[in-house]
Amino acid sequence: MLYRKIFIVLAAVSLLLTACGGQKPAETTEVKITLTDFGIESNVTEFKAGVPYHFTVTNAGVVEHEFMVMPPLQEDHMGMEMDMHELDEMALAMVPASDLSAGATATFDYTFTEAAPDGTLEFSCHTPGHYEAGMKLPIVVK
Ligand SMILES: [Cu+2]
Repeated sequence: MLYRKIFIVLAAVSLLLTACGGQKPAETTEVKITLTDFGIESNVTEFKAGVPYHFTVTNAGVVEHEFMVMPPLQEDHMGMEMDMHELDEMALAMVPASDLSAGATATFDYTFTEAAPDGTLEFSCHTPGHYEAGMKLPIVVK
């Protein structure tokens, strides 16, 4: 009889734990990004380190774009001095242009691992000429 009581209590506790655990996926924050000719819009520009984000990137323009999360380029890094390979290595996350043709939508998940103060990180498109045309959006990570 006592054994049975303990079992019921344990069952109730495990049910409670399951209920709490079940809310985990809802903590992922949706980030909606729109690429235009030539700009970047996002519903979130202030992020928190350690929080999982689900990014949905839509190319609303008529030309191909790419999407990168990386530090702002310095003046002397602009233009042809850095090739695409170097840029890719600087990126924390990216969606290649091949996945973002006009009208396309791409998704990815990313969790920032450390804080990034104002001016150290941005969303950008580095298809030649696009960055200079305004395809950058500063972000911060707290
Ligand atoms: Cu672009």
